[in-house]
Parts: sequence; structure tokens; C-alpha cells
Amino acid sequence: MDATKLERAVQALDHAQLVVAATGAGMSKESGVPTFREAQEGLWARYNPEELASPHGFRRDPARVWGWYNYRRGIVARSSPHAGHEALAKLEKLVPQVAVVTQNIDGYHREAGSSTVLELHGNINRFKCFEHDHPVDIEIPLATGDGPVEPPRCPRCGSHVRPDVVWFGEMLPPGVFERAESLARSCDVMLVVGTSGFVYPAAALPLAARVGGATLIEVNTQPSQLTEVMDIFLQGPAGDVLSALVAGLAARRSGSGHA
Ligand code: BJW
Repeated sequence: MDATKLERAVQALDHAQLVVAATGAGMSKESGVPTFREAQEGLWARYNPEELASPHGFRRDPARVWGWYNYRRGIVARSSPHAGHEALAKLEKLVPQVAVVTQNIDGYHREAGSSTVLELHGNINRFKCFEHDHPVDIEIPLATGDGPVEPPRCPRCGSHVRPDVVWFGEMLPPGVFERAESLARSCDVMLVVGTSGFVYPAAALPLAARVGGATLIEVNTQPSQLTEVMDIFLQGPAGDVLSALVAGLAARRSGSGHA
């Protein structure tokens, strides 16, 4: 980790009234949850993401898509938030306002204690029916394997149950993106963590923050589609970098030195 860049990032946080953390799949990587593109490994490698994470893919083969989500839900259940999620929650004690806008569906930010979390792409532990979006609140056992699994049926209308996540070609939950965009426009610092920046409209949030005059800080193990619009690129795993950033800010506030 580059100490000079880290110090610049700590300085930007030190002056911020509102910080928005925009997180993607790389955020949960150190928890043991594969990133979205990596989740197509093994048995799932021969399917493309548009096929598995899309309404037409589900319509064509519900058991295949439900099986893939069951497999991933098992991973999420067996894993837990890491030091990076906790660092973002701690940041709330050091900055007047912090909001997390996440593309992740694992629920780890709330679990780690962040109080304002906008889930752009839904949550893997919530369910609805495919035909009518009826909320489905039934006990759904975790997968034991990672192959196709026939989805349960909606108790109200009998159509297939699906995860309450946002697939390609679907609208984001009403009002959520609008709130995220408004936070992005008015924040002083945006931390862009662990996203490839391929998927819209989430990838447009850093651009909204830039227009609003925010300092953009990216945390990623490698450059992304968004790196060239960043002010500071901190290369490294989210857990290490976010922990160092928040520790650096706390040290600065207590007068005990810099990061
Ligand atoms: C680490 C790390 C470590 C690894 N530490 N970092 C404008 C232009 C072009 C296309 C569109 C557009 N607007 C809309 C579209 C179409 C489409 C789209 O974006 N397509 C693109 C492929 C081009 N968007 C949509 O359809 C969206 N809906 C929409 O716009 O509605 C309006 C509309 C409706 C109808 C017609 C037209 C418009 C919906 C998008 C929903 C995306 N859903 C998914 C699935 C969610 C459920 C699930 O998880 O299964 O969301 S797709 C998938 O991608 C998932 C993720 O949230 C999302 C983003 O992925 P992310 O988080 O960036 O992960 P990765 O794997 O790509 O990258 C990981 C990163 O981490 C890498 O950079 C690593 O280096 C890094 N990393 N280890 C830090 N330890």
C-alpha cells in the first residue's frame, strides 16, 4: 500500500461531512464470497452471467438458476463480514454522515453495523415470486450441493420462487437508485470499493459524485473501468486498505500521528 496516497486519502476523509462508500463484490472477497465473475467457476463456468442472472435465464431453466443462487446463499451463510466491513461501520464515529451504497446482496454491511445501507441489487436472503413479485416468507433450506434445484412455489399464486435480487434488464428497487444518486451528488468523499465498474446504473455513481465535486478514492486489488476518473487509487484488498484508512483517520483525530 502506498503510504503517501493513503495519507492523502486520510486527509480527504478528515475534512468530509458526508462520505459515501460504493461497494461491489470485491468488498466481500476476503469474507470468502467469490466475486460476481468468479462465481461462475466450477460447475457454473459454462454459463454466462447474463444467462444465470436474468429473467429470461430463469424462465428457460428455473432449476439451474435457483441451484446457482442456492449454492451462493450457502457460501454467504457460512461466511461473515470482515475487518473492512467493520472499518466502514467504525467510520460513522469519525465522520458526521456515512452512507453505504452496495451492489452486494450478502447483507454483510448491516451485519457489521453500518446504519445507512442502500442495497442496489437486492438481497440473496429475501425471496419473491417470479410472476407477480409477491414477497415470499417461507423457510427455504440451504443447498447441500451445487447442482440444479427445483425452486419452491409461491404460496399465493403458485409461480416459482426466485431470490429478491436485481437481474440484468430489470429495474432497481423503486427510489433506491435515486437516493443513492442524491447522496453521490452531495458527498465530499466517495470510497469506491471492489467493483469492476462494468454494471450500470451503479457504475454511474462515481461520475455523479465527481460532478458534485467529491474526492474519489478507489480501493481495489487491480485497476477497474473506473480507475481513470479517480483522484486516488489505493491498490490492495478491501479489508487491509479500509482498516488502514480508518485507523489513520482515528490516529489523526487523537493527535497520535498519521497513517
Ligand atoms: C477486490 C478484491 C478485494 C477482487 N478487495 N477489490 C448503460 C450502459 C450500458 C448498459 C447498461 C446501461 N444501463 C443499463 C444497462 C444494462 C445493464 C448493464 O449494466 N449491463 C452491463 C453488462 C453493460 N444494467 C441493467 O440491466 C440494470 N438495470 C437497469 O439498468 O434497469 C433499467 C433498464 C431496464 C430495462 C432495460 C434497460 C434499462 C440492472 C443491473 C443488475 C445487475 N445485477 C447483478 C446480479 C445481482 C444478483 C447477483 O449477485 O447474482 O449484480 S449482475 C452483477 O454485477 C451483480 C453485481 O452486483 C454487479 C457488479 O459486479 P461487481 O460488484 O463490480 O463485481 P465484479 O465481479 O465484476 O468485480 C469485482 C471487483 O472486485 C474487481 O474489480 C476485482 O478486481 C475486485 N476485487 N478482490 C478489493 N479483496
